[in-house]
Amino acid sequence: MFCFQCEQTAHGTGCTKKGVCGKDADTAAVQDLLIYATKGLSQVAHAAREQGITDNAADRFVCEGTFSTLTNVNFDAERFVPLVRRAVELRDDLKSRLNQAAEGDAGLWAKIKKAVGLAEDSAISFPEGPATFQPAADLEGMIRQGHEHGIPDDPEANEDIKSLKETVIYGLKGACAYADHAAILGQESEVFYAEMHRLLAATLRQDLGLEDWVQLTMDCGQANMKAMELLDAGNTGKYGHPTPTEVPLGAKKGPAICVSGHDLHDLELLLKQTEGQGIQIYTHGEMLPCHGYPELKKYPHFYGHFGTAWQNQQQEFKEFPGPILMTTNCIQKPREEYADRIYTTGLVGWPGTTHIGADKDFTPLIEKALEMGGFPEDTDNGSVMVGFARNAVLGVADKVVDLVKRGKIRHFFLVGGCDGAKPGRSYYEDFVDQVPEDCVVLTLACGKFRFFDKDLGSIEGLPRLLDVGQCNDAFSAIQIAVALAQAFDCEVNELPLSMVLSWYEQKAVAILLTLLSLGIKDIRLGPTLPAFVSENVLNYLVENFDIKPISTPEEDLKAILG
Ligand code: SF4
Ligand code: SF3
Repeated sequence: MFCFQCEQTAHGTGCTKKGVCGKDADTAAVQDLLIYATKGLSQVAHAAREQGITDNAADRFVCEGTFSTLTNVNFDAERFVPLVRRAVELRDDLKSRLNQAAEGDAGLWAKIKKAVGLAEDSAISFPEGPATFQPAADLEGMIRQGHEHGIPDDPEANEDIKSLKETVIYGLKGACAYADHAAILGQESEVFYAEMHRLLAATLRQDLGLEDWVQLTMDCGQANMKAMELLDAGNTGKYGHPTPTEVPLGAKKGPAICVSGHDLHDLELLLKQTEGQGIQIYTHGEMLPCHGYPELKKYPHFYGHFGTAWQNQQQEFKEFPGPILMTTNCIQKPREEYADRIYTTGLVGWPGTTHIGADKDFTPLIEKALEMGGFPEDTDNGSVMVGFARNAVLGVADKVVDLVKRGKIRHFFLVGGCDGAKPGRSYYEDFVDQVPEDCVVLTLACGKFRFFDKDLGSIEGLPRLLDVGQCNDAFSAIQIAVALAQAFDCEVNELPLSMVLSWYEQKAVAILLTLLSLGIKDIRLGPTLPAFVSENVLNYLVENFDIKPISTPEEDLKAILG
């Protein structure tokens, strides 16, 4: 196996025997095969789209398939077998529709061949490779095929093009994850799907130069912007705009269920199914901001928050006296102490773990919660505030602008992104500790758990620590920056705002590409830089976007605040 898609990749270069995340070589191989098959599907879907032939099932599938291969989503090799088959089935269905449309029409065939990268006079209709490959009959065969179709290790290939190609693939994984979340809430876009297929199909092309790949990388950022906009519309359309909300960190006596991941729809279904049963629902990790949504917090048994970020789950989950539901990333290998009470749903998987299927019948969790009895008594562990998404922050925009103009607020810091296990990540906590008292910290995603329960006080009633939401809410943070720039009549880059970001998985790659595609400069990124970014690509980013690795909180604060 070879995988270097996330920040914790072995030795900062690549996992080769087993993933640091726990992904074994067999699962890595079938994931690679799924990406290979999905590229073939997108190659055909892109050609079909140019002829006006679309297939919503194929669009949705590409989102789900790529999301399944995101870091810490699905470690169960068996689950990838039907996915590979489905990719090929959808591909062949689109092919036969194209065949029908182009029957006897040489002109149309010429266009189709061009779209899939063939010469007009080619004797074949679709190129060899993922557009024509046939999957093996079983998992073992697919693992063998997967080993042949991982990240191409071609010493002749241009390092920088290889780097940008992988960047596009990882950015697309993140964008597809957001598009999948959005589609679950009824928000889809032809514009996004067309870009998704075009970009994925482009990763098979050999005729593109460095400049083309730089452009495709920016296009990927823009596609992700669209996906995040759809998701924002889905979340706020269905559950209302988050409002500032106090969330208890303690416990309420009685049966309890803990929900982790990012999926609001799963949480809503669980809240409905547990109504009136005496069970309290707790969030974990990235589900914390759900407490701010009016249509979720209306449930009286949606109680509080348990634990911190994903990398602490093996310690934390064993202390939780009830079942745990993983709705999306990040799952870690369940420890023996809680392996019989962790459940997966949606695209998440761990071998041997009970999976709640598409019917979303959470009865096994409810029965488990009642059987276990939950917390023996009420405990008070303080609280945190959530719900400072774009609507809440922009609702007090006049006040914010006034505070800046009067010199009460000197600077805003967006300290956000993923958390992870590396010791270097303590930078983010230290940074927030050292932010001067006349500065405000906006945060989002699971990196906030390094400092989410700190009392930073307020500036004339405006809290100094504002939780914008999940990584899924990066659109909201961008909208806040854009609106502030309008209020100050300047560019976003001219605002007294600095972004100090942490990355781990591919949603963060997608968000970073979006920020770059919007022309945002001077981002500080850590704790380490992506292994898949070549030296020349990094130099390009530094020269054109002033992107820099984090150094120490002291030095970075000094550089930013002058
Ligand atoms: Fe390694 Fe990350 Fe890939 Fe897991 S996802 S195998 S940790 S690079
Ligand atoms: Fe975290 Fe996995 Fe990225 Fe949603 S939960 S931000 S790492």
